[in-house]
Amino acid sequence: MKPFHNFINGAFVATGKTYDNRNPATNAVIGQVHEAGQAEVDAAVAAARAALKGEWGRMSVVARARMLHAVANEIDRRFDDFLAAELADTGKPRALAAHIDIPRGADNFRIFADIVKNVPTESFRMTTPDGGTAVSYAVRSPLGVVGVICPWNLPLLLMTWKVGPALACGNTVIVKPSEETPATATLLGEVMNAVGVPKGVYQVLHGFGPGSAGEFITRHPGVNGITFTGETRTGEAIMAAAAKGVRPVSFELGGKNAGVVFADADFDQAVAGIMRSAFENCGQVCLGTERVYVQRPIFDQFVAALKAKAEALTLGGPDMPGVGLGPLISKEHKAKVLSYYAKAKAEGATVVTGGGEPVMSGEWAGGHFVQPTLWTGLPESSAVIREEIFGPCCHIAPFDTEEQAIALANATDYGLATTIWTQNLGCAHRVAAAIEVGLCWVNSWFLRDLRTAFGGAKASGIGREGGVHSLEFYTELRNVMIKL
Ligand code: NAD
Ligand code: 6OD
Repeated sequence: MKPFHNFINGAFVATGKTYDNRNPATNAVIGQVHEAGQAEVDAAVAAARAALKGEWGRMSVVARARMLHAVANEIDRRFDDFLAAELADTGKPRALAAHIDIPRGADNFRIFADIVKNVPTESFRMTTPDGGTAVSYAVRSPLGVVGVICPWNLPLLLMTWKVGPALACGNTVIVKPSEETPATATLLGEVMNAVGVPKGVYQVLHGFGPGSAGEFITRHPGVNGITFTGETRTGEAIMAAAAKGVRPVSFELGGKNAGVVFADADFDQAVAGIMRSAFENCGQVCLGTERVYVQRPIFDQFVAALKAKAEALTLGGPDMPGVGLGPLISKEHKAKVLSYYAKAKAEGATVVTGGGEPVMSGEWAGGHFVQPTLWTGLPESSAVIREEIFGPCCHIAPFDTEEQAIALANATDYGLATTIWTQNLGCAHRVAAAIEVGLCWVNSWFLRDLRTAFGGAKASGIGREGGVHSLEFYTELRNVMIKL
């Protein structure tokens, strides 16, 4: 049985207190995870603080960037190991992890290594009250020790999306991967050692949230800031912990994203786009569409087309031929998603397709699969329309006017993302300006340029990461004023 150890001060550390790691596609136990307690958190914080003062803290930005390129190259070299680890932890289709998760794991180091080498700083020249001259300039210092608390849906991608800029800016990090997906964060420890990243710069502590490594990291006074991706309610708990010491947070949280399809959209492209946004990664993408609003003239035709595509999805594990839909992450998450399937029926939804558990056979019989599901006919007040489900399902409702579509899309506490489908450029710009989200895609979804700002409005997050925007959180900006 594979052990998943903590990675502290450059060494893999067992704690003896273990829990099972399971493959969600089969429910088989595939490893034992060593849970970190307060003692391991204290040790990691001490090593991270020491690293800030050692070789890492003294390294030039160019040397640091070179080292992060070496990390990226080593991930590429060990592509198969990372892919196998991610597939075993998540059960997602092989092609998805091979084309998105693992390559982005490497790219997240390259892009931020290049950005920090080239980031401009401001300087001003001024006349002083006595008629003299002064110049000011800004310098950026690392924030310090950064706690990185991660979810399970895109484990390597989302973890490195934060570790990449944090290290590029000269910080040290303590990563807490999700309890569901310990593998790729642990493997990255081997990569860090292989390329010579100094001890204490990258560390991994395994465990849960409350009363475990997650809470202990976020409460530790030696941690200077916390970057977190996960549920909004968890964000609230972390924010309360970070209040002690007034430590900064960067949050990427939940969503209840709307897709808006106008009657003039390219029909086939819109159907394909909404299909992807609702069902990719089995609906376990924070940017995914769980509310679809379709203009009335094409509503029936659109629902029928989506139904046909959803019913054509092949369910199975990573290597099932033609697989389009993998499992949910855990037994508990499956129970949560199925509870919404039951609520939808109880609240009077028309179940267009799905709504239950599929019959799986062979090695997938014990996996956490649910049917891809589409509903119509629910009132906007329904829990299914208000609350994030994070499964392969969405509700489809008609609208008549542009104003109505905007009002429906905005009627949510969340504000992460939207996807708009229209061929009318004016309409696209007007709706994009009026929708209360951090991320808006037009005639596309999850199209990424890592130089752009990423994050959510309303209850979907605090702050923006991506490109130079990441520097706002991962550095302290100091102004130096010199009277000449
Ligand atoms: P989660 O909030 O349950 O857990 C995320 C992490 O927080 C885990 O590592 C967990 O152990 C830790 N944690 C839990 N309670 C904690 C506490 N009190 N203190 C410290 N750490 C704690 O989220 P999840 O179920 O892993 O992921 C799914 C959620 O993540 C969804 O809501 C999804 O929308 C969101 N998400 C958002 C984005 C985004 O970019 N906005 C991206 C991916 C996922
Ligand atoms: O692509 C990214 O950088 C990113 N943060 C994606 C988030 C996906 C959420 O599940």
